This record gives sequence, structure tokens and C-alpha cells, in this order.
Amino acid sequence: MSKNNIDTLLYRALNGDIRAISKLLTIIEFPADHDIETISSIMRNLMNRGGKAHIIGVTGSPGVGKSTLISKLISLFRDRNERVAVLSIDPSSPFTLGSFMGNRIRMQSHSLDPNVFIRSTATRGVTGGLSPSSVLLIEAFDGLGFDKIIIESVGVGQTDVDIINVSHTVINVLMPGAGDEIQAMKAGIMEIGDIYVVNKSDKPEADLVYRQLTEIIRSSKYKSKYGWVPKVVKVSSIMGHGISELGDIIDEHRKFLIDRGSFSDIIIHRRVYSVELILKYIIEEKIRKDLKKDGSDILDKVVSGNIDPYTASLTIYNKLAKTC
Ligand SMILES: Nc1nc2c(ncn2[C@@H]2O[C@H](COP(=O)(O)OP(=O)(O)O)[C@@H](O)[C@H]2O)c(=O)[nH]1
Ligand SMILES: [Mg+2]
Repeated sequence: MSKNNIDTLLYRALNGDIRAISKLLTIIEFPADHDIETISSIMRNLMNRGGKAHIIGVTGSPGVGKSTLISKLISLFRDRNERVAVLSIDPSSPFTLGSFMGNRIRMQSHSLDPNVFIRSTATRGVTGGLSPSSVLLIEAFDGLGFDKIIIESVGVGQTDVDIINVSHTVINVLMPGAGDEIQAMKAGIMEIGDIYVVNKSDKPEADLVYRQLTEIIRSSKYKSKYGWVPKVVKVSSIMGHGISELGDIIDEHRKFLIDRGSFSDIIIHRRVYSVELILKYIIEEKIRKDLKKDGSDILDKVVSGNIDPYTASLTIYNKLAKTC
């Protein structure tokens, strides 16, 4: 893409032109389809302007009501005139009609609002974590001046780890009957969330989950690495109950981070983490593609027991690194 075309596209996108934003995001979503100068010039322009958006990760098992909740949060933020971007990370392909349409239909009421942008993207397989394009899209939304960037993720494996590393505020959504999650928290193997939302509080069993969560957080004296004590809130996304209370807690957490200087620390962390994430992806792709081709003689020797896996790995690494 010529420099002139990039400049025009950026100018239009930065002035809120929805079609230009769409076009820009599509370029960023498939970076390998473009020359590196195009991507780096677009991203440099956007990242120089970024660092202001509040990134909110929303995680939880399928069906707990994340999309419904996010739709309500979008309305809340829009009422304050904030611009909202949503990145929906689906572990399967974003292009399977079911998951894609499911998310879209629930968020449909915002689809005509030019200050709300919803993008659905894939992870690297079911538990493989955020894709390189996801982290680029987050930086792009930030640079384009969105005030809130909400990432919806199904709470599994590496994707959750990635969400924690790129978000300012992590909201963990549970629902009545969340016995397994409660047990995992008690055992200390689930420590994700600045805010716990007990959704579907229109159901009577929600009180039990709320009490159990509150008690676990109280008795464990748990604090996040920034010193925040997680909050629990009961919400009914369908009825709209508890949404404004949740909004207040989200604001309180943001203010807490800003007051301690942690808000910008998290941005620094996010950007460094993004490089590690993409670098890992590139190296893994390289191994996947070239190992069998460039390393077959060495692999044969490992199989026959003539070279150990450690020596073999270092030898192959040195060979691959030369062709990177
Ligand atoms: N009773 C009740 N149902 C809800 C509530 N929020 C969402 N749901 C329903 O739960 C189902 C899953 O919601 P969805 O937002 O798609 O969940 P996600 O998979 O976590 O994104 C849908 O049928 C929703 O209508 C709620 O507050 N109360
Ligand atoms: Mg959903």
C-alpha cells in the first residue's frame, strides 16, 4: 500500500469514519497479507496515539452470559458518551456461523452505533492463546481513540493467561451452580479476576455462589499483584440488575490503578508481552513448517537413540535460526 493511501486511510479512521476503521482493522487482522512497511507504518501511527484506553477482559465458561453482560456494559458506557470496542475471541473459528452469529445477535442492538465496534476473531486453536492479530487489534483500537476495549474470551487455558496479561481489569463471570469454579478457587488453582460477577441473579441459587465467593476472598486475604482486593457483584444481565453497580466497581478499579501508577505499568507490560506472544508464534510456526524438512536426519537419529532430544533441539534450533 502506498504511503499516500495509508495516510488517507489513517486520517479518515482517526476522524471516526466507520468504513475506514473497518478497512484498517482488516489489514491489521491479516498482517501477513501485506508488506511489513504497510503494517509497521499503520501500527506506529496508532501506537503513538495509544495508551489511554481501559482494557477490560471478560472471561467465564460458555453460557454464563458474557455476551449478554457485555451488551449491557456497552449501553452503560455509551450513556456516558464513551466509545467502545469489543473483541470477541472464540476458540473455534470466528467464521463458523453458530458462534459468530450467536455473539452478533446478542450485541445486535449496537450494530448501528458508529461509536461501538465489534470484532470477532479466532484464537490459536482451543487453548492456544491470543493470536498475533488479536494483540495488534487491541493496540489499534487504543490508538483509534476507543475509551473502552472489552475482550470476551471463553475461560480456557492459555487464552485466559493472555487475557490477564493484556487487560487492566479482568471480570470473571460465574452463574448459579458454579460448583467447579468455587472448588478450583478454594484449591487456589483459579485466581483470575479483579471483579467476580455472579450473573443470572434472577435465579435464587445465585445467593449461595455470591456468599461462597465473598467468603473465599475474605478468608484467603487474596490481593492482586497491584494490591487490589477482588470484588464480587450480583448481576442479572437479562433484567439489567446490578449493571450500574458493576460499572461503579469497574470505575473504582480503573481509578485504583491510575492512582498507584499501575495503569501505565500494565500498558508497558502489555506491549512487551505482545512481542513475546508474537515472537513465540513465529518461532512455533517455523518449527511446525520446517522441522520435518530441515531436521529429518537429526530426528531419525533421535528415534534410533543416537542423539538425545536436548542435543537434537539445540542443533536444530541453530540450523533454523540461520534461516529466520
Ligand atoms: N436467567 C438469565 N439468563 C441469562 C442471563 N444472562 C444471560 N442469560 C442467558 O444465558 C444464555 C447464554 O448467554 P450468553 O450471553 O450467550 O453467554 P456466553 O456464552 O457466556 O457469552 C442465553 O440464553 C442468555 O439469554 C441472566 O442474567 N439471567
Ligand atoms: Mg458469548
